[in-house]
Amino acid sequence: MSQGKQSPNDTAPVAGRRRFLNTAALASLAGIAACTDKTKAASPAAAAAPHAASGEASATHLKPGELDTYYGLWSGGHTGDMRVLGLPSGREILRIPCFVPDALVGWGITNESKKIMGTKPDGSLRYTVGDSHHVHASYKDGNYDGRYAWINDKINSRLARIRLDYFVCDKITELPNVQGFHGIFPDKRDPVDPAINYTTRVFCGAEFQIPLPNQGQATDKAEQYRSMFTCVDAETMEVRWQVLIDGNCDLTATSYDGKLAATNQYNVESGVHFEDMMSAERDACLFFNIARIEQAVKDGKFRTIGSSKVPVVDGTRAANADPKTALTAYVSVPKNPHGVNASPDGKYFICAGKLSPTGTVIELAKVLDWFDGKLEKVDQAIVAEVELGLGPLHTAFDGRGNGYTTLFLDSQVVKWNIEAAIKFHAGDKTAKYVLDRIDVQYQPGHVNASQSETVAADGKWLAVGCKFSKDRFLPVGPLHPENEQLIDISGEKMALAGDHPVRGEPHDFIIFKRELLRPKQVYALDDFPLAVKDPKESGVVRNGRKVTVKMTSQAPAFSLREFTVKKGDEVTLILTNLDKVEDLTHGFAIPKYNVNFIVNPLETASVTFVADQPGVFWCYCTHFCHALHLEMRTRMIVEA
Ligand code: K7E
Ligand code: CUA
Ligand code: CA
Repeated sequence: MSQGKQSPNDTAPVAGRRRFLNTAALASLAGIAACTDKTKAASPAAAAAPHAASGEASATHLKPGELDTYYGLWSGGHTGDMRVLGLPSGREILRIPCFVPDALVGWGITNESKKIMGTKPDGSLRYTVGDSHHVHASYKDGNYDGRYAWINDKINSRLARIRLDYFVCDKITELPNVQGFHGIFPDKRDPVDPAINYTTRVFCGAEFQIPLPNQGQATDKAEQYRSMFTCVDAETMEVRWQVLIDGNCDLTATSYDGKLAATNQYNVESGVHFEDMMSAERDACLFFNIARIEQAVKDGKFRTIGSSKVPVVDGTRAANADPKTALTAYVSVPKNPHGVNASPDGKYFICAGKLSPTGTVIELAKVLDWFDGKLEKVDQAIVAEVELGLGPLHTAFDGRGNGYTTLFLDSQVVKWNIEAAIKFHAGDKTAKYVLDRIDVQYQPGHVNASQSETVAADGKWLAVGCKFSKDRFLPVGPLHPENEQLIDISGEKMALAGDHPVRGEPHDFIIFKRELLRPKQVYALDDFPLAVKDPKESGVVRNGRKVTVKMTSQAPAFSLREFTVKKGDEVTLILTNLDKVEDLTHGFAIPKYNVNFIVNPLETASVTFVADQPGVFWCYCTHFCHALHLEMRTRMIVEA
C-alpha cells in the first residue's frame, strides 16, 4: 500500500511518520530516494493503469507536422544551458548555451560568445562549468511579454539573460560577494511608478554564506558567514543593490504589485556544518520591501564590500525591528523549507516544508500591513500551515484556487485548495483542502503548470521534474535520464499524460502559450558591427602580425576559395552568412585549430587564433546546407 496516500486531511494520519524529519532522517534522504518500498510498489504498469483508461494521454500525441501549443523553457542544470521544449508533446526543440561551451553553435569558440561568457586576460574562457537551476521570463501586466528570460548559474553566481526574439543568451552578469546563487525571480511591475507595469529588476538569492569580504581568513565562526540578496537591472544587467541578511536564501518569489520579493531560508542558524543547518525548529520566509530598499540606496544609507562598488543595505533582523522603517521582514516557517511560490491571484506566497510535511500560506496584504505598523507580529501574516505529505518542495497553480505541490519523499503531486486550507487552519476542521494525489515516477523536484505564475494561469498542463527515472525508459547503463512527466490538470482528478526523458539535469521550468512569443528566424545584418555585407569586401588585411580574414557564405560556397597567412600570425576570421533563407545555417571548421562554429541566416561570427601550425588546412562547412554541402570548403594556407 502507499502510505503517501494518507494525510490527516484526506484519511487517517499515519502515526509518527508526519512529524518533522530530524537530522538523522535527513542524512538518509539519499537512501530513501534510491530505494523505498513505495517506489517498488509503484511499478510503471500500476502507475499508468488508472489513467490509461481516461483517454487523456492521447491529447499529448501530435500528428506529424502538428505544432505544440505551449513553449516550455527548462533549465539544463549542470549542462549549463537552457532547453526549449514544445508541450504537450515534450519534444526538445532547442538548447540555448549560456554558461558552458557548446559544440553545435561554437559557443565559447567565437569571439562574440566568449565576450558574453567572460574571458581571462589571455583571452581564454573564465569559466567552463555551470549549474543552472531556475528559469523565469519578463512580465508585462502580470503575464509574460516575450522580451527576455533569465537563468542562474549556481556554481559561479552568474545570471544569464536570453533574448526571446532570437533565443540566444546576450548578457551574463557575475554577482559580487556571494556564493551558491540559487533562486531568481523578475519583478512584475514597479512598486511606486504605476506607469512601469513590466519587469525592470531581477532578484537573486544566494544560498551559501561566506565570510565578507572573502579574502582567505580561516574561520569557523558562524556569525562571520553572511549571505546577500541581489537586485540586477533587467535592461543593463548591472547589479543595482544588495541586501545583507541574517540566514541564507534559497528560492525567490515576487508579488504582482511589485512591492514585495521574498526568499525562503533553510539556514537561519547560519550553520557552517551540515547538522548546524537543522538545529532550529523554524526557519524563515524573508520579505524585502522593494520601495524602501531603493529609497535607502538613494539616500546613501549603504556600504560597499571589498572591491565591489555595489551598494549594500542592512537587512539583518537587528537593524529592521521597527516595522515603520524596516527594509526586511522575517516570517517564521517550519524548519528547512524549500520553494516559495506566488499564487496567480496575487494574494499569497506559499512555502513548501521540505523537512516539514506542510505548506505555509502567507498573505501578502498582511505582510504589507506589518510594514505599515498595522499588524503586531509579522508571523500573523501566516494564514495557513497545513499538512500536505512528505518532502514538499515546489508549488504550481491552476488559476482556479488550487496549488499543486511536489512531495519528494512520497513521489507524489498533491492538489490542494488554498482557501480551504486557510479555513482548515482557522479552525474549520471540516474544510477539505486535499483534493487529489497522483503518484509520479519518481522523487519529483520542481513542478510547474501552464502559465502558472502569471495572471493568466490556465490550469491545463502540469509538468513535474522527476529526479529519478529508474525503470521508465530503456536501460542505458548507470546514468539515467530524468523523467519530465506531463499531467493533465484540466479535470478534477489529475491524469498522467506522458513521460519524457531529459538529459540531466533540469530543475525549474516555465510553460506558456505559444502566442506570447514571436521569434525571428533570420537575423538582421546590422545586428553585427563586424558584418561583411558584400562578398566583394572579402579578403585578407594585414596589420603587422595581426591578420583579418573577411569572408561570406552563400550556399554552397564561401566567398574565398583560399586565403594565406604566415606562421605566427594572429588571425581573426570574420564570417557573415549572406543567405537569408529561413533554416539555412552554415558551419565553419578549421582542422587542427580547434575551430568550429555556425552562422545562421544573416548572422556574423568571428574567431581569433594564432596560426602556429604551417600547412594546408581545408576549412569546411559542418552544417548540412545544400546538395553541394560536402563541396563547401575553403583552403587556409599557413606559410612556414
Ligand atoms: Cu528545488 Cu535548485 Cu529549484 Cu532543484 S531547486 S528541484
Ligand atoms: Cu554550408 Cu553546409
Ligand atoms: Ca534550518
